[in-house]
Amino acid sequence: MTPISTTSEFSREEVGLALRNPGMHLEGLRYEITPIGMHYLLIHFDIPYVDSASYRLPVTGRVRNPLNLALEDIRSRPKVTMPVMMECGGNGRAHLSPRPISAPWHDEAIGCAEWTGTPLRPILEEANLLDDTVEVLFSGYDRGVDQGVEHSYERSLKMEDALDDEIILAYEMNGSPLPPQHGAPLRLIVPDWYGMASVKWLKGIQAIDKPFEGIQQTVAYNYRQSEDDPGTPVTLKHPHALMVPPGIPDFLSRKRHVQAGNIAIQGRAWSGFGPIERVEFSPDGGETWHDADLGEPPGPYAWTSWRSEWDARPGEYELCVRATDASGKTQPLGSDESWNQGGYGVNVVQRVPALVV
Ligand SMILES: Nc1nc2c(c(=O)[nH]1)N[C@H]1C(S)=C(S)[C@@H](COP(=O)(O)O)O[C@H]1N2
Ligand SMILES: [Mo]
Repeated sequence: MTPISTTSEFSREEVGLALRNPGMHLEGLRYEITPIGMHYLLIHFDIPYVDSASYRLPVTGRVRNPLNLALEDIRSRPKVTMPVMMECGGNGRAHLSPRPISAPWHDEAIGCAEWTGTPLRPILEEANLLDDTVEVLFSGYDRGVDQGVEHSYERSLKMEDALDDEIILAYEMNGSPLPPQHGAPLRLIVPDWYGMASVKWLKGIQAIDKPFEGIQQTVAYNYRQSEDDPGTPVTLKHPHALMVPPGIPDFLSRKRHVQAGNIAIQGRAWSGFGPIERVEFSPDGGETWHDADLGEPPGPYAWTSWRSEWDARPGEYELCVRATDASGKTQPLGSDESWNQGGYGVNVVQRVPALVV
């Protein structure tokens, strides 16, 4: 089970995980489409080496018509390009106290790339799933050991979820072939869900007649309050807004130094539960809130830009932002109500200390 740290210091292992799994620089929120090298990465094990020339994707299991697709077969199928905001299920974990030991994300496990690929549903229809199929299992080429168990990175979707029209098998990111670290040559993209569902380095797709019980499905990525709580699965992204930290940073603390005057605060917001309806900015740690102006998202699964004016007078401030989505869900002010054993789905409001001079 997830080990928990009761000290505020990060262990050598957590720092190692953070170096292998970089986040997006928050100033990158200025870009509607995140440049490839700025998009966060989450790689549980090693990046597998997969040769795209000899690559085949088997679609097997409870199907009448097994498939074995070359990359060219997949590329010649109907093509879709869409911006998808992606966020790691563990984003915000380091705000929790005590802290689950895993990738120690604060706010930066985010990015919104433009993914090109082919819809999954017609491929499953062509494979012709048998009536006893309950889930579709997606396996990656990467293998490792977690919680003492050796396994491949694998995740399933319930059949009805796997048939959602927006799910694609992606072979391009921002118009270039997928880079190795983002899942080359082929990955799944499940819009609206936290990132763990979007299996990289796809080795195979299998229709199965029993719920998948692999470790990344039943042990990791569940909201549980204690070790013996079976929990509920992590699925859709919670509403979340972030700002581009204004002014200039102090090198070590990252505290912002801002020139007094009327300044624009901007950022992006998203939710897997529906469109963003409201974003509010607070200059005073959440005492007072001001409605921000919202932009048009570049697609239904992308993020929404927002902007607020702030008349910054000299002094010490704590800048906050919070989003509310069309389902009425919003963000908590403190991290206590987000606490769960694995540190998933934490969407506590961002707090940016600033000194106005
Ligand atoms: N095969 C495989 N797929 C994977 C992972 C992985 O480690 N192996 N990590 C998952 C998690 S937890 C996240 S958040 C996203 C990250 O995608 P990115 O690195 O392209 O941003 O990929 C998901 N797909
Ligand atoms: Mo993740």
